[in-house]
Amino acid sequence: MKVAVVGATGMVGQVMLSVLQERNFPVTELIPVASERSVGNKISYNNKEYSIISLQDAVNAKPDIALFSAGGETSLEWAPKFAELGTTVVDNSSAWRMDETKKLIVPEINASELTKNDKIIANPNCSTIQLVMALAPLHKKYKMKRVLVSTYQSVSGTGIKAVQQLENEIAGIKGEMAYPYPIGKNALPHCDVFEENGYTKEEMKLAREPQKILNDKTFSVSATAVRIPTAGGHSEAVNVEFEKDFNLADVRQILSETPGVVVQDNTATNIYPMPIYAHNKDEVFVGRIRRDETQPNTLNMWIVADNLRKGAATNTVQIAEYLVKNQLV
Ligand code: A2P
Ligand code: 11C
Repeated sequence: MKVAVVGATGMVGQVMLSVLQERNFPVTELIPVASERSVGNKISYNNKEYSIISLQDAVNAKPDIALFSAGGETSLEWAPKFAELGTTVVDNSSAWRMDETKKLIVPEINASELTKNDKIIANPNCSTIQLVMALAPLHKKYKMKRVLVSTYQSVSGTGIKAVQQLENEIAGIKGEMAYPYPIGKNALPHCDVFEENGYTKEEMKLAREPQKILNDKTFSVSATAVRIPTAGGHSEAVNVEFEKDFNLADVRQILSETPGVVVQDNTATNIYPMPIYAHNKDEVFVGRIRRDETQPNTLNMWIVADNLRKGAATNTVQIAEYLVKNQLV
């Protein structure tokens, strides 16, 4: 496969390159792409050096697959140009996620929707992916009515400037601010920009994307998204009300049998998921599984995943793997 990585110098793009190598994705030709600022710079892939090229040169090279993580505007403008010439784009930005003509895919849940005609495929938001990975198998059995989620999100989700801000604050260095306030020793109830309804964009992604992925509008998700001074992954406190009652042992069993999900749940030995251990892992970790004792058929749990891996790069590469395996490219 001729594979372009658009945004190859970025935080997610770099992880995409690592994941492609680790998983031995069948790359016959790698095409690293970034902004004009980076054209000509070298990156290394599988011990070989590659020169970064421009978007237009990459379109002309007609890759089989282009993995995009270069921001929504770049995707809106350039994904169709690749698609028109036959390249299948898997896009990690928010540009196409809610477009009715595009599919929003978490491979373990809905990759079977994909066909050869899908030339631009959307990768969900990081906080959505880890949420639906745990919810999907439970929804199948108990049918969700309402989900309440509070997130504890890593600064790496904002980008390199935010990681730098946190590092500077820890080192006591004054530097550029990615957030309107300090992030060290703080919690900002503010991920992405505010919308007119008083929610942030991140919160609205959590409300809308799960319905599309699960192809079901009969349940609702209400979210509060919070940025905290961690770097390795996003955490989520999740309360789910189901239509049917459940048995806690069955819930644990279902989650532990779900591909891509790992249950870490033993309060007697202080076992629960944490971002420092989820960092650099591809799985979604679930713990603190317990009944909400205040109302019927309701479950509480804690979900953690590396937002740059399963939340972004790994999920994108898994979509590409599905396309290759099923001869859809
Ligand atoms: P560059 O390094 O040349 O700026 P991050 O998400 O970490 O901010 O990274 C964004 C990625 O998207 C980088 O690889 C960046 O390249 C790339 N990028 C940003 N703007 C453009 C653009 N207009 N065209 C192509 N690539 C872009
Ligand atoms: C965050 N979820 O942690 C964001 C980062 O829609 O792809 C990814 C933004 C997106 O702030």
